[in-house]
Amino acid sequence: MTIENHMSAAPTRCALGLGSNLGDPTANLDDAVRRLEATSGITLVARSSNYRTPPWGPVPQDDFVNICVVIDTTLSPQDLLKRCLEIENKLGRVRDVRWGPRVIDVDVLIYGMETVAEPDLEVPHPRMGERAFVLIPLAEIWPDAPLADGRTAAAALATCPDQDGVVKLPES
Ligand code: X6L
Ligand code: MG
Ligand code: MG
Repeated sequence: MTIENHMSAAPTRCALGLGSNLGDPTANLDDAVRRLEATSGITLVARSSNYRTPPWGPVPQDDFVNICVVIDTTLSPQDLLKRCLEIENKLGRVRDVRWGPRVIDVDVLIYGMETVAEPDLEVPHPRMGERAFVLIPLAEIWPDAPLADGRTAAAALATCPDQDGVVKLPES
């Protein structure tokens, strides 16, 4: 008789932030989510509503559509980042203007309770606690998401400025 050894790394619950303000933003977001779902080692747990959000940062540009997704993954933080960047490239992202318009942006916001401080990846995302375009969709699907400062997404949202400009879009 054989004894099978079912070894499988426990998946880690993560949050990703996605945004687009070029082409057909909602179609780009749908495409990116489909590609995430189709990734071996990633299971989609929840997807937020679509939100129209005013551009944040120093570059004047069109409004964004932002969402968050919660996933369970067996990928390492670096492999998850690689997959996010691969999806950005597949959708035609061109990195020209820093903080400028983009077809798609896929950011790793939270990776379990882990802290990652590497040149290309900081997790939890160090500035997400001040950004309504991240916190509103995230709190919709994971209010208890753990931020870098120890607060939850819902607690950070309670004191987050500039929420008025963020508008939930009807389901398409
Ligand atoms: C001074 C310097 C003040 C830089 C702010 C803020 C830079 C945000 C970059 C900043 C600064 C960012 C999105 C966006 C961007 C998005 C919306 C960024 C990266 N991405 N606005 N702006 N949604 N609504 O996904 O977040 S550029
Ligand atoms: Mg990014
Ligand atoms: Mg971003």
